[in-house]
Amino acid sequence: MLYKNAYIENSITLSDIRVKDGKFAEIGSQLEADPGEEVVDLGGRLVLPPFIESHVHLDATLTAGDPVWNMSGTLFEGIACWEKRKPKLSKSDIRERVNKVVRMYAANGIQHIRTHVDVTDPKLMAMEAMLELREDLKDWMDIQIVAFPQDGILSFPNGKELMKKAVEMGADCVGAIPHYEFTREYSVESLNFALELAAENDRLVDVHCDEIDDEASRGLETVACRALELGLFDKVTASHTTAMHSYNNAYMLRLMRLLKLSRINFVANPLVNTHLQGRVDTYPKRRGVTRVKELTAEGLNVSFGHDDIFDPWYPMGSGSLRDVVFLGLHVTQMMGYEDIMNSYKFISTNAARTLHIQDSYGIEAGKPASFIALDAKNYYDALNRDSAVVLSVKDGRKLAEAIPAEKKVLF
Ligand code: 17E
Ligand code: FE2
Repeated sequence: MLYKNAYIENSITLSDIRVKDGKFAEIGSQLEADPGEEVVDLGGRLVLPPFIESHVHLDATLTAGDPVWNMSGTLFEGIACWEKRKPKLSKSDIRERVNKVVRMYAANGIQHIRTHVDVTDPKLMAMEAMLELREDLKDWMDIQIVAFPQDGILSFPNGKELMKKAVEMGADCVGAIPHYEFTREYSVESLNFALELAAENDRLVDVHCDEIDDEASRGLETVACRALELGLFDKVTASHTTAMHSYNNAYMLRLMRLLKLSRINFVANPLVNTHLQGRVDTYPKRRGVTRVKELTAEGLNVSFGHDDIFDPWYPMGSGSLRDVVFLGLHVTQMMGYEDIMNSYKFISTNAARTLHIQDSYGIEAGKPASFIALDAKNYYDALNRDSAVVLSVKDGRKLAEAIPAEKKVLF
C-alpha cells in the first residue's frame, strides 16, 4: 500500500509512505507504485504518529451524575460520588461504558490508552473487567492498566494485599495516591511499597502524585528518589503533581536536581486540574497545573492526558485530546509559534515515552505502520481549526476514518 502526498510531522515538503506487512517499508519523496500496489492520495494532509491517551480512568467514564453530581467540583467530592457509584459496578456495566469510550477515542486518532483502574475494592471487579477488555480490544487499541488505589494503600483495609493481587492478575503499572493517605508517614510508606512492588515484578509505575493545592504535599521527592535508587528511572511517571504549582521557588530549585537525576516522566491533565484545583482559594485563584514549561525546559518528559470523560471528577469530554492540548498551552503559557507547532508531542511522542513504548512507535521504516492523517497541513492549523482526524491506520490496517464537516456561509 502506498500513501502519497503527506506532510509528515509539520515538514514543509511532501512525502510518500509505503506500508508492507503491517510495517513502514519506505518513506520518501515521489515513490513509484509497484505493479498492482494500492495507492491512497492523502492530498497534502498532515500525518502524525498516532495520538496517545497517557492518563484516563476508564472504569469511571460516562458515570457523571449517577447517582449524584459533584456539586463542589473538588477532587474529594468526586471521590465521594465515586464511592456511591462503586456498589453498582458490574462487569457488563464496565464493559459497555469502556467499549463506547474506546470507540470515541479511536474516532479521534488515539491508538494507545493508559488507564488507571481503582483497586480499592475487595472484589477487584473493575480490574478483572479491564484485563478482559485489554485482551478483547488489543487489535484496535493498546491498553495499559495501572493498579490505582483510589482510597489509599495504607489508609484502606488490605490495601497492600489488593495492590499485590492486582499485579499478580496482570496490571502493567503500579500506582499510588500519597496526598490522600491519612498521614505523611503513610504517604511515604505507600510510595516505598509501590515502587518496590514494581521493581520486584518488573512493572512500570504511575503515581497520582500531589494532586492537591497543598504546598507541603511532597510525595514527588520520594517518587523521584526511589526511581533513582531502584534504577527504575523513566519507567516511572508522576501524574498530576499539581502541588508543584504551589511549591516555593527555592524548594523547586533543589527538587529539580533530583528530578533530572531520576529521569521520571510527568503527566499533566490541564482540563481536569484547572477544574478541580484552586477550589479553596478566594482570589487570586491558582491555576493548579504543574510546571510544564519549566520541566520541559529542563529536558524532562511531559505528556498531557484527559484524565476523565464525563465522570464524577469532570462533567465533559468527547474522547478528543485536541481540547486537552488547546487548554494546556493556554494555562501553561506555552503559546509561542514553536510551542504551538510542536504541541502534538504532548499527546504523541512524549506520551510514548511515558507509556515506555517509544521503541515501537513513530513514523520510521521498520516500525509498525501506525499513523493518523489530519485535515490540515501542519499542527498549528490543525489545533487552531480543530481539524478532523480523517484517517487512523494501525499496524497497516484502517481503524477509523472521517469526512470533514462542510460548513456553508450564505453571504
Ligand atoms: N481520582 C483521583 O484521585 N484523581 C483524579 N483526577 C481522578 C480520579 C479523575
Ligand atoms: Fe487521574
